[in-house]
Amino acid sequence: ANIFQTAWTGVNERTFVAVKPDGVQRRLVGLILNRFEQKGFKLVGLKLMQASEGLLKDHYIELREKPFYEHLIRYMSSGPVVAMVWQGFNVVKMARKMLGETNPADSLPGTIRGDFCVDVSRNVVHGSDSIQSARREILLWFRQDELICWDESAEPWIYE
Ligand code: IDP
Repeated sequence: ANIFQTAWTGVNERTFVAVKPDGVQRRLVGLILNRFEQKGFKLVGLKLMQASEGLLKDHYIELREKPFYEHLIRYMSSGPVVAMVWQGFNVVKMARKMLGETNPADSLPGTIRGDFCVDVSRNVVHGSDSIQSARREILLWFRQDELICWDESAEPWIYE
């Protein structure tokens, strides 16, 4: 099956999550992967990459008028990021909840940003904010053959 044949709804909903350069530098990759694994989401794409300025400008196109935009592009290209795609029921909304608020100062303990960072411009992780952005971002960051459809042995224990 390929991503164009798969409906991105129900248990096949997908979201794009990325550990930002500060998260990679601070050795938080394993912890962040672990939270999504423990929750019961399925990993379908994963890579370490140095994002190009072009890719990041596309990714953050909606923020191009913001005063922090140039700063954001520089931050995001300051080192490698870990790009990932997670799949599961309600994963877009749930990933945002697990991340916490954009500003770590507003993020509750127990969320990734609430637990691991303090500064909005060093907020460790990205997650798509809607199903449409998830689709756009996954297509932007991953080639079709980099997304793996696999049978998860634990699935009957995660979904009734
Ligand atoms: P999100 O990442 O929670 O979806 P957005 O508003 O889309 O939040 O902003 C994208 C990223 O831009 C944030 O995660 C953060 O890294 C950065 N950012 C947002 N607001 C500010 C700000 O006021 N100052 C500096 N950086 C910001």
